Amino acid sequence: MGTAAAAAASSLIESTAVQLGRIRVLKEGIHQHLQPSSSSSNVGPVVYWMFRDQRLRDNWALIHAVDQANRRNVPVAVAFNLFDQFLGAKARQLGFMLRGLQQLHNEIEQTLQIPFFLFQGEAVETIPSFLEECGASLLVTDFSPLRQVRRWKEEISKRVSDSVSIHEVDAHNIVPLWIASNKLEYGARTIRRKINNLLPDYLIDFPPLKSQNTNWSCSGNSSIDWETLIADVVKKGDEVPEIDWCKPGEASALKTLMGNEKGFLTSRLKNYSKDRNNPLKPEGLSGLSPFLHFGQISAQRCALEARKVRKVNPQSVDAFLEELIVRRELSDNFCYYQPQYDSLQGAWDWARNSLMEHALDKREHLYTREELEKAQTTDPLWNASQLEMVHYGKMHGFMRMYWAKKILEWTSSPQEALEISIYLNDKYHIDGRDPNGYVGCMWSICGVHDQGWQERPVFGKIRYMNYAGCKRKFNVDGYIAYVKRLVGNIKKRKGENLLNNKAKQLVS
Ligand code: FAD
Ligand code: FO1
Repeated sequence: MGTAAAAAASSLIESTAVQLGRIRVLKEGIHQHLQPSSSSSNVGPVVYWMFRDQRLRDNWALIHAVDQANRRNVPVAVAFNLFDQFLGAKARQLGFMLRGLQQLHNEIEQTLQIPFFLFQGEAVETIPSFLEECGASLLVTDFSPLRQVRRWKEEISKRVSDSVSIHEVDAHNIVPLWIASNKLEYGARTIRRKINNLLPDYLIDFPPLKSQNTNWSCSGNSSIDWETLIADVVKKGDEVPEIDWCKPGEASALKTLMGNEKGFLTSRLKNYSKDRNNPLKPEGLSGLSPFLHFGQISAQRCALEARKVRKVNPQSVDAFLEELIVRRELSDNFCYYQPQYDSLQGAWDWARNSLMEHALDKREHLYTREELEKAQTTDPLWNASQLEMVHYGKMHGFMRMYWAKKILEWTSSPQEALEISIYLNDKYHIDGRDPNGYVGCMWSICGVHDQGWQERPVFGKIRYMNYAGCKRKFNVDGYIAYVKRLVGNIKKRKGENLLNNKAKQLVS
């Protein structure tokens, strides 16, 4: 649905809780022309299909769902669909996500008496059948630009009955994607002005989440055996084990942002502008990407809190907001308006042509995906970054660029380099399967949102990075030694856990 049509359609929505620009009407149900607080009894409940924004606090989609339910005098419920297979996710990502949802389930039912239903299988089946079962009148969804999600919503819109309305709420971006821009932006330079002009309207505080007026009386059993579910999922995906340095959930996310001891804004802000490009200092980064990816914290909350402490360290806050708002929302813009967001076809012509001109240039080394996955290259720096990702689950932002660019240098084509970098990034990164990841790989390998540089073999005009360049920027040997220690400690802890579990089994 185009922006104008969506905006016109959303004029049918009465909402004082959520800015209308944040809502798009994907489907108008026959009850859509509802007067507020209509008492007509045949209006069904509201269901929020939670997908990307997996949090109770600061969640515009949840605020809208509760607001609409109260206007209709009907109950509201949250539904989450756990896919059997989601873009190659393993124990590391699914464990993190499910443990966060377990906390959310307890809290949303205890504090707001809003039932939380978890379905397993294909959302295009489970969500329509739940709506049918409870006679829902409105489905609220949050927003993701990824093609699978958009396809699922189109299919769900076809399957639900005419009486059901569907509202999509961009709860992930501070400036809703379709408000910031209605086209593919060339780079940070072009979208930054548009976003900054709209921040006064959209970077606002959240209204308090009202509790719902009507209790859920429809069917559905919202009790979930989380322990068994998580144990099964973690076992099935144990090829990529969970991480233990980053606790999942909203409380942990808020602590990472502004907790007393090691909070980013409370005690690590000064390092941000100083150490951002120093892979030896991971504490120089906010560490928020796992929580932002799974929606366990709102980027808007991070920005509101960062602005409050700007005078403490304006450089760091401005650098952080540039990444958090401009770079992050630019990634959603790319994935939404560029259907080929993860392939060479999605690159700009200048980049694709330049890469193709050099496609047959001799590669000094050629590695298979397996050799790269096992960090078996002749470059100890690259191997260290690969091992940091495989074992720790999060590579330093600076190293991610070097890591992806060497894959371009060491594979037989840019398309193969893209496929391998996206595969490895999504398999091992806790923040993978994210628009930021597709754009990160496309920026590194095909110059998306970058400019052309001095032409050279293999890279053509794509920005080049090499070992010598890293040596000039930071202590390369120090980083290699740091990763060696890090991986050693992780393996040691894993060994100890294995022994403890064995001992427990013996005594039980
Ligand atoms: P901070 O520097 O503290 O950033 C704070 C937040 O700003 C991040 O969480 C992220 O939401 C946003 N941000 C920071 N840098 C970027 C960027 N370059 N583009 C878009 N948003 C950004 N980010 C992911 O979230 N998931 C990925 O899978 C991912 N894959 C990447 C792959 C490559 C090859 C490259 C070059 C970058 C990738 N990034 C990815 C972007 C960036 O490296 C990470 O967001 C960042 O390192 C996350 O750590 P942090 O939150 O501690 O970073
Ligand atoms: N969202 C869901 O609604 N159901 C899932 O089963 C699911 C699995 C999943 C696994 C890994 C991962 O990184 C994200 C996952 N998400 C899931 C969340 C959602 O897909 C992401 O927020 C989007 O990929 C980002 O747009």
